[in-house]
Amino acid sequence: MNSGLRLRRPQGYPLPYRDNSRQANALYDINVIMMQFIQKKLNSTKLMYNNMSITIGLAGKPNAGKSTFFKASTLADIEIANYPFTTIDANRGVGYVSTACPCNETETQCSNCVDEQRYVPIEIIDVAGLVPDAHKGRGLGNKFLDELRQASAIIHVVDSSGGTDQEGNPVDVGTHDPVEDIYFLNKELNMWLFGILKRNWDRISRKIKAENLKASLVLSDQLAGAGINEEDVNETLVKLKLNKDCTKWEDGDLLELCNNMRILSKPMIIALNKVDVAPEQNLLRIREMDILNIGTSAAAELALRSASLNKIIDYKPGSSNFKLISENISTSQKKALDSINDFLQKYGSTGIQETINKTVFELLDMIVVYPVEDEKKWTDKDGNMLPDAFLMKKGSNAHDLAYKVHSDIGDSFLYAIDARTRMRLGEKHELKNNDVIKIVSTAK
Ligand SMILES: Nc1nc2c(ncn2[C@@H]2O[C@H](COP(=O)(O)OP(=O)(O)OP(=O)(O)O)[C@@H](O)[C@H]2O)c(=O)[nH]1
Ligand SMILES: [Mg+2]
Repeated sequence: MNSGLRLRRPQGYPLPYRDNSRQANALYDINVIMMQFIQKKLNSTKLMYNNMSITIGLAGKPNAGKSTFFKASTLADIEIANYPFTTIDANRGVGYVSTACPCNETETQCSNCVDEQRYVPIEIIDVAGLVPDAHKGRGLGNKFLDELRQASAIIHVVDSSGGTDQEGNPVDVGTHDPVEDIYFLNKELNMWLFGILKRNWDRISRKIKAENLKASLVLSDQLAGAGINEEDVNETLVKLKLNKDCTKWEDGDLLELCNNMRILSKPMIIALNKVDVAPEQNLLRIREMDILNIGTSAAAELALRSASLNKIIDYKPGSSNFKLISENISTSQKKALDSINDFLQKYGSTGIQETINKTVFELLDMIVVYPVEDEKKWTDKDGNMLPDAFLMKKGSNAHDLAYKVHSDIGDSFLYAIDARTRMRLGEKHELKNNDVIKIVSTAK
């Protein structure tokens, strides 16, 4: 295995490895060590993988299980504890979305998937917990908000068991209402945006009016640091139909503007975490609300991935079961695994992989596309089958893919070929999920 190549372009989730041969185990160990090495690099440097185009933020109040979710999905070595503000500086790491690998349709299994599942890297950020009035500086204040700037979507980790109060202090299970937590994150995010906008609003609004400027342009300029673009602002202004004279906008208008822009720019899914200990009543109430949510047990996922890493079980993230592969386990480990097994029987999965997949494929509307150089064998020039898997926005076309592969290839694009049908595709041809595509260009 070429570790240099892997570092630049990690593909195929390393866990778990079904094959118990010594060679497979060695490969597995190297993969794990490399993922941890990558993780350490990511903690201190900016993201370096050009095909990792998505960042997802884990947010929520302290002690909800954000770091446990993060650790389970990235295998990063970070602190988890049953008290508020365990995390102070954001953790950044590589997680994966999973999808059926197209090699399933062929006689050959490619070396970039595990059990015919392809794991495509994304960046995950685990931010510090936030408490009510964080936008005014309470708790760790605006720190978490600044860290959420780059996030394309937010997984709001909620303690659905009601076993922690507003500020994340442990209380008896069922005594805190998790519905309150759902609303408060939205409010904090709105107030954060409002604060940025309000800071110079008098001056900005007078300038827009006096110089007849395009409001969406000026507002997006002001909010660029919060990750809000002109398209989001424009869509919101069209929807809200505010007074044409923006100097007349009141605080309520600005707040409404912020709420709508947040919904567009930071789509959110709720991870109903600690579902393993949550009263049924809590789950039913939240499920009645009109919000995308999934029950999760980050603790169970972390236990399963750790047991898999230690070769105690064979477990595929997202799966509804696992297989014991070691006889060398203690009674307490056996007991813990039995109770996780009961949990999986009841809920179908730990919900962690499903949450990440839903965030990317449903909330962010992404598809996975596989560029190849040989449309017959689905390989690159070195014979690697399906070497790359790119996440792209639904609606992207063949030319967009060419640019994603390399700007030179985009500039010198001629046409593309659908590797399944061998049909020629023009630059405007819209790509579908799971497409295997060859790009033909004049680039050397
Ligand atoms: N029962 C149960 N406990 C969980 C679950 N996920 C996390 N926990 C526990 O909840 C506590 C807090 O977990 P963390 O992951 O540190 O929480 P956090 O949201 O990162 O907290 P801060 O960093 O303080 O904001 C720990 O004791 C975890 O073991 C779960 O799914 N079920
Ligand atoms: Mg934490």
